[in-house]
Parts: sequence; structure tokens; C-alpha cells
Amino acid sequence: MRPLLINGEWLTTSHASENINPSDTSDVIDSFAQAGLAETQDAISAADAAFASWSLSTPQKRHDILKTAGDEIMRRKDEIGELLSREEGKILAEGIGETVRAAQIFLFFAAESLRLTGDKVASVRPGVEVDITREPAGVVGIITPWNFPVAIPAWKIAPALCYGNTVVFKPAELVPACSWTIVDILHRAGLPAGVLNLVMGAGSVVGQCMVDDARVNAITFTGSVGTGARIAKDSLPHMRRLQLEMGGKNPLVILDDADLDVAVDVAVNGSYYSTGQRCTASSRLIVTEGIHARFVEAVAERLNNLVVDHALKPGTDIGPVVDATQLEQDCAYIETARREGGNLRTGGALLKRDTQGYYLSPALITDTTPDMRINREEVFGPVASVMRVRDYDEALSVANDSEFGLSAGICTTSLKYASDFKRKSEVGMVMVNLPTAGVDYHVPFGGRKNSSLGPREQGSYAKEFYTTVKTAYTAP
Ligand code: UN1
Repeated sequence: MRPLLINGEWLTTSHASENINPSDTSDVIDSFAQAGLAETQDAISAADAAFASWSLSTPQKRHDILKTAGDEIMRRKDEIGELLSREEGKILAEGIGETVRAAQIFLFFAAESLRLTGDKVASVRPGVEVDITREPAGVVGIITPWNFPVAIPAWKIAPALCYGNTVVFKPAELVPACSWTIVDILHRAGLPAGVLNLVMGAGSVVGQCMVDDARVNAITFTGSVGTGARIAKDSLPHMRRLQLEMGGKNPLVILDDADLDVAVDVAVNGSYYSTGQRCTASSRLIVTEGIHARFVEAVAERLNNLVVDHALKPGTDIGPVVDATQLEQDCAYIETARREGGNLRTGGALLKRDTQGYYLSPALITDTTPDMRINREEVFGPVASVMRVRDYDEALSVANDSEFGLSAGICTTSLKYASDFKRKSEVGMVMVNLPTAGVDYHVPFGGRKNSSLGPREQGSYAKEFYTTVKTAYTAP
């Protein structure tokens, strides 16, 4: 059993949960200790107690620990990448790529520890000085989803530690192995006891306990809109800072003047890679009349040639869906789209492979309209729908017709339309001739509307969430 980490001690529990490989359900990766209320409260107490000294630790110390961890993750990228693919189901190249990204994030924030500056400003009053500094937010609760088992924990834990916060970390129940590995690496890199605590377990117990505890000063969460809304509501009495990254229903616009090969690459990558299980996935393909037939034909052909199989098998393009519940949801959405008048152009079939896993062929649904559920709700699977529009203006208005606003993309060779789309998209991230998913690690990440609440993640913008500003006045 892999233990919890509380106050610098590894701790087993009476209850453990098994981690199953979605490519092969007979493959049990390991079992993981499950925290209850008492363990979670102990973890919060430990983080609370460790804050006084960690918040005053030197930038050099934080740098050295984050650098040591980043270097070890980079050194072990093949092994951790394989573990990631085994527990989550994305293909090995994606698992290794994500691990490299996590290492880069730790190295970025290692250096960032040395760069925290403030401002010194002349007061409007004579003889008075004003200093503006940043201090850590306090005890940060980190709650992560299953779809990026290494990168998302990294992009929350690294800045939290970099800016002097202490952490209670709850990874997704489906993917504890990578989180456990990252915490083990940070622990051995020299973090003092209580600075980072790992509490694996159920959201309804561990997550809720963190939300209900006034000692947790900030919560950063990536997951569903429903859970995010509940965290926000239950956090209100505590007046804590929140950073919520939730769903997406990201549009990709294809204009008549697009380079067809680029558009097909961008759509197939953005919609279906990582089994479409990315909040940044393009799920609404908005295509103008003149290119519609050629685009749909070419995407369908590409999809038919993609290999859906075991995530670790050489040659696999698309791994399995993460679990039975998600698979059911994907199939239900495909069925609803057909009932509402969509045409299942290709895919959407359950596949049998050598190993028992949750295999679904990538589905393309055409002839859909903006009001259909498939174009309003997030599926979170290898499913995309096509809407045919007259021209750029209609494309832009359909693209913005969503409760979500995470990322949006356009494929065009026109500078005029690209510039207009960048300006008028109601989202946090815009891509021109690039997939809506797959972001850099050193620039801000986040969205608008129901996709996100609170300051951006990643890059130096992360400090807006992980620090609080103090303005000090001095009359000498
Ligand atoms: C990416 O597209 O590279 O949960 C990252 C998600 C996002 C991360 C996407 N928070 O899918």
C-alpha cells in the first residue's frame, strides 16, 4: 500500500483503494491509502504549523528544493511517463511529454523563487515611504483532476511552494500513482515536515473537509463545473481565495481560406488526442460552407486510420477512455446527439482489443446546430461535432455562443479574420492555426465565463493567486 504523507511521515490506513489500468483492467498498478476526516484534519494542522517557518524560508532554499525535484522528474521521465500512461490511458509519447512538462514547470518555478520583487513608491505625503510587497497566501488546498496526473499537480504545487505557501494536496481518486511519485520526489528533495501533505481519498470526504476548514486559506481546483460551484459556495463563509479551472466547450473555426491539411491536423489533434479528455479539447468544429464537405471528408478519413488500442502499445494513436463511468457518459452524449438530429459520420463504436479496456473509436457528428446538447455540454471524450455556417461573422457568433470560455481556435490564412477572432473571442486562450489544447508551461492559463474563476495559473501570473499584496507606509 502506498501511504499518505502527513507532517513529514508516511502513513498507511486501514482502507486502501486499487489503481486500475484503463487499457487493461486486469492490471492493478498498486493500492493507495485512503484518508478520512481525521487524516485530512491532521494534514491541515501540519500545513498550518509549518507555515510560520516555510513562509520565511529563503528563496535559495525554495529554489534548491524545486530544482532538485525538477531534475529528478526529468531524469525519470520515461519511467514516470509510462506510469502515467498506465494509470490514465493516454499514449506513451503523451505520458512522457507530460512528464517533461512537469519537470519544466518545477524548473521554471525554481528560478521564479529568486525573482519575487516588490515596489518602492514615493508617498503623496512628504517624508513618507511606501513599500509594496507580496507574501504567501497561507495554507493552500490543492485538488486535481485525473486527466493530467503529473502536469496539473506540478503547476499547482510548484508555484504554491515557490511563493512560500504550505500545501494539503488531494489528487484525483483515479490517478494517485503519479501524484504519489511527485510527492515522494519533493519529500526527498528536502521539504521540511508539514510543508507538503498528501491526502488521497474521496472528494466527498477529503475535499469537503478541506473546503469546510477555516485554516485552509486558499483552494485551487481543476475539475467539473458542478464541483467547482460547490467549492465556491462552501468557501464563502471562509472568505478564502479561490482558483477554479472547470469545463470547456471549445470552438475551432475552419474558414474557407484555411489550408486544409493544417485544419485537419489541428482538428484531429485538438479534438481527439489524449482521447479528447482535455478541458482544452476542441469539441465544436465550426466550418464555413465552402470547405465543409472537404473538411468533413478528410477528418473522417484520418479518424478511420487512427489506431485505438492499449496506451503502451507501440503504434497506438488513441488510448482508452479513463473508466466505465466516463465511457458511459461519452456513449450517452453520442446517442443524444443522434436523437436530436446529428449524423454520426464515423466512430462512436465500442472496440474489442487484446486486453479488456474502455476502447471507443473517435466519433465525428455532423449536421449539428448550436442548440443541441452536444454543442452546449462538455462530453470529455473522443467526440466532436460539426456545425456548418455561412461565413466568418456567423462562425464568430456561434463560437461565442457558450456558457464556457476557456480556449478557442481558428484555421485561416487571412490576417484580417485571425486578428478579429483573437480580439473578439470570449475566452482566456486563442489559437490561430494551432490546436485549442496543448499549451506552453510558462504563460498564463485560464478562461472566462463558467470555465474559470480567480486569477490565472502558470507562468509568473501564478503569483496573483499564490501571494497576497501588502502595502507598508513608513514615516522615518
Ligand atoms: C493542455 O491543453 O495542454 O484539464 C492543458 C485540462 C486543462 C489542462 C490542459 N486544465 O485539460
